[in-house]
Amino acid sequence: MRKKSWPTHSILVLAIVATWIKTYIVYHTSFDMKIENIMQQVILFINPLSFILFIYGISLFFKNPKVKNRYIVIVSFILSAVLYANAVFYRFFTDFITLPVLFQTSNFGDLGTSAAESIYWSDIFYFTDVAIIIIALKWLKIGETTSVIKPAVRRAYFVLTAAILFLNLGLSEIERPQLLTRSFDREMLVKNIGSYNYHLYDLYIQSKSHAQRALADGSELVEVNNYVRSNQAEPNEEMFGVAKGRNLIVISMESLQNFVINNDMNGHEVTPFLNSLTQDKDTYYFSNFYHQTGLGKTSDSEFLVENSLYPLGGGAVFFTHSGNKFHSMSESLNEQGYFTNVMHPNNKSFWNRDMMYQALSIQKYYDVNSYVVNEGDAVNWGMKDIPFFEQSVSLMKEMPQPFYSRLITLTNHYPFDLDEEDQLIPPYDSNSRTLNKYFQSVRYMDEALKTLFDDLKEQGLYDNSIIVMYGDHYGISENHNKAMSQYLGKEITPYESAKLQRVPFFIHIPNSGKGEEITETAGQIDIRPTILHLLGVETAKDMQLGADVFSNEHEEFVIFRNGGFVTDKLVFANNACYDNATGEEIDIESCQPYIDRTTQELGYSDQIINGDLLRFYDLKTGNLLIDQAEKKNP
Ligand code: GP9
Ligand code: MN
Repeated sequence: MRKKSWPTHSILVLAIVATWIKTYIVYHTSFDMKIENIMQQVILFINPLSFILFIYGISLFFKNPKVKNRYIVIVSFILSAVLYANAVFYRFFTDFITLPVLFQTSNFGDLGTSAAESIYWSDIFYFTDVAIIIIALKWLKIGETTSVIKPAVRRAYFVLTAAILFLNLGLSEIERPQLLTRSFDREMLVKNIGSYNYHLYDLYIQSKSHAQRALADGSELVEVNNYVRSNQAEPNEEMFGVAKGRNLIVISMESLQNFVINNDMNGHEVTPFLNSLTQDKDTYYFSNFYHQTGLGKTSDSEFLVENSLYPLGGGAVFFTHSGNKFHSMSESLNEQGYFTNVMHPNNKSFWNRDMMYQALSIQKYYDVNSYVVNEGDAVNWGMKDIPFFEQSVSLMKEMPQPFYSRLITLTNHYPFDLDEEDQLIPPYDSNSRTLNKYFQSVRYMDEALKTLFDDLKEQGLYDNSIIVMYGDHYGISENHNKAMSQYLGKEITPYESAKLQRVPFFIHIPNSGKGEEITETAGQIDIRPTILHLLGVETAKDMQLGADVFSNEHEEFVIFRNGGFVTDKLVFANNACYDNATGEEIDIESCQPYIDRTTQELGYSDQIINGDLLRFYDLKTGNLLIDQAEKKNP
C-alpha cells in the first residue's frame, strides 16, 4: 500500500543524494585536503556529483524494478568500497590510489601487516549510503514502479549530468589552469575533479601507456641502440674522475633563466652570488645552456637529469610512465655505493614523485614531512629556500657518505610572492606584475644559495662534495614579452624566445682551481653523462641521448621538446630558421638536416618511453634482451 505513496525515482534520488553527501563528508574527514578559498570549497562540493549522476543514471535504462533496485544497491556498494579503499590507503601513504600502485606489491607488503590494526568499527560509516538505500527498500518499502521512462526524460537527465561535469571542469580550469593536461598532483586532481572522476582519468592515462607498452616487443631497440652508440661521446681524459668518491649535491633552481645572470635591474644586481661563481676558480659556468622541458616542468627536468632522455611531448612522463623500467643516474650511483636521495619540501604525491622515485631507484625522498616548517618559514608554494637549505644540510650531515642529494628549490615559483623582509631589491616597473616580482624572487633565491654554500662549509661537507646547479625551466612565459622587451631593450622574436630558454648551469668542484666560463651550446640532457664522468663512472653502455659537455666529441646541438632546436650556428623556432649569431631569418634549407635529426631523436626517446623498452636492455652487458621479449610477446 505505502509503496504507492512514494514518487517515481525516489530510490534513485535518495541514492544520489546519500552518496553525494557521504562522499563530501569523507573528503573532509578522511583526507587532508587543503581548501584555501570558497571557490575550492564549492568545487569540492559539486565534484562527486557528475559521476554519481552518471553511474546511478544507468538504472534508468532498466525496465524491471527489481533489477533496477539491485543495480543501485550494487553501485552504491562499489562506490563505497572504492572510497573506503582510498581512505585506508590514505591512512598509510597520505596519497590516493593510482592503478600502478595496485600492481606494485611492495606497497602492500607494508600495508598487509598493519592493515587490520587500522580498520575500525566506525569505518561502517563509509557504507552509510548503502545502508540507507537498503533500509529504504526494505523497511520503508520505497520501490520503483514499472513505469517506462520516456527517452526525452532520460536525455534531459544525462544532459544535466554533462552540464554539471562541464561546470565542474570549468571552475577547476579557472582555479587550476592546465590541471588535466599537466596532471601535476593527485591531491589536486581529487580536489578538483572528484575522487570518482579521478579514478576514471587515472584509468585512461594508465591504459593508454599500457596499450603502447603491450605493442612493443623490444625489436625497436636495435635501431635506437645503433643511434645511441653512433652518437656516443668519449669522456675527456683530463676531466674523467676528477670528483671521484665525492658527495654529489645537485640543485634544481626553480624557474631560473639565464638572462638575470651578470645582469642588473634598475642598477640592482639580481644574482650577486651566482655572478661571483661565474668568475670563480672552482666553477665551470655554462652560458649557452638550455632547458629542454615540456608540460611536466620541474619533473621533466628531473627526468632529463636522471635518464638523459627527453620528457614526453604531451603530459608529464612522471605521471604517465612511472611504471616503466629506467636506468637512472641514481641507479648507477647506488651501484657505486652512494646513498641517493631527493630533498624537496612539498607533498610527496606532487608530480607523482613518490611513485616515480621508486622507478628511478632513488633510495629516499625527503618530502615536506622531513622538514619543520615554522611560522614565517613558508611563502608562496611552501617552505622558503633559506630554511629549506639549512635543514637539508643538517639532514645531509646524518647521511652515509658518499651521498647524492638532489635539492629542489621552491620559492622562486610563479607567482613569485615574497614576504616583505625577503625582498632584498625593489620590484621592476613594467606592465607585468609577474616580471616585476620575478627579479626580487630570484634575488632571494640567490641569497639562499649563498647560505647553502656557507652551511655546507660550516658543517664540513663542502670540501668533499661537488655541487651542480641548473635552472629547471623558464620562469617568464611568452605572455610577458612586452615587459621582457622593455627590460632587454629589444623585440622578442621567436629567435629571442628560443634564446631565452637558456638556464644557468654551474659545476662547482671545490679546490679544483680550473673554473671557467664555457660557451659550448648544451642542454639538460647532457647533465647526467657529464656528472657521471666527473665522478669517474663509465657511461659507454648507458641508453642515453645526451653527451658529456667536457668531451671533445660533444656536439653543439640542443633539441627542444616542441621540435625546435639550437646549434652553435642555427636556431630553429616557430618553423623558421635563424642565424644564431645575428638572429636574421635564413633559408629553411640550412636547418633541414637538423630538423630531420630532431624528429628522429625525439622519436627514439618517445619509443623508449612509450614502449618501456629499457625492460629489454641489459645495462651490465649492453645486450638487447630481444629473444626474451619474443618469448613474452610471441
Ligand atoms: C613542485 C615544484 C614546482 O613540487 O617542483 O613544480 P613546477 O610547477 O615548477 O613544475
Ligand atoms: Mn619548476
